[in-house]
Amino acid sequence: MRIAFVVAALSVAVGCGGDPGPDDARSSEGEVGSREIGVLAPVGAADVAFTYDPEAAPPGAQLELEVVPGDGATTVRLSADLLQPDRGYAVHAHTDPCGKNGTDAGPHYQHEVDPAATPERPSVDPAYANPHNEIWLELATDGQGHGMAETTVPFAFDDRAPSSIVLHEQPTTATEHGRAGSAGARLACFTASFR
Ligand SMILES: [Cu+2]
Repeated sequence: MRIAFVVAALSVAVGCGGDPGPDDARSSEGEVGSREIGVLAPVGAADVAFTYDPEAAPPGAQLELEVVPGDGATTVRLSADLLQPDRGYAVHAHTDPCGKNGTDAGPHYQHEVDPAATPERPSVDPAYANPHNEIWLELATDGQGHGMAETTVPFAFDDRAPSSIVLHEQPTTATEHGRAGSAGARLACFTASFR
């Protein structure tokens, strides 16, 4: 059995020291997926995981993304450490890698792409901008800034996959027509292959 294991960026020690060896994202059901880790850094110093708001998304915060393919479905788990304590973040998979500007990550990844969406006007149609056609997570941190979130979407990646996850200002994602998918400013972005 092949085990995909990707460490996108790892600038702090994790694990128990010594040779960490290969690892995988095997769940309790024995599925195998990928795991990617990013540590937020200020825009000038980041290459993989960017913070655009050092107060709400502190440099040094660690994001760990697990993607586990299922039978025509995909489970995405996000674990975070050292974020701002006791707050919520709406998190989405976006189409493009992160960059110096929050907008570099592009719009939300959609399994079925909204034909009405344009680069200037991203999809806000709930028929497309919803948590079954996009990947939405609601991350809530505890008093130590740790949080975990998970979603399972009813599709698998084919030739397309997301390229990043974005943490937004609002704790939840709007669902009403004309605002569907919106969650406020982009606080942080983590470039991830989802493979
Ligand atoms: Cu988003």
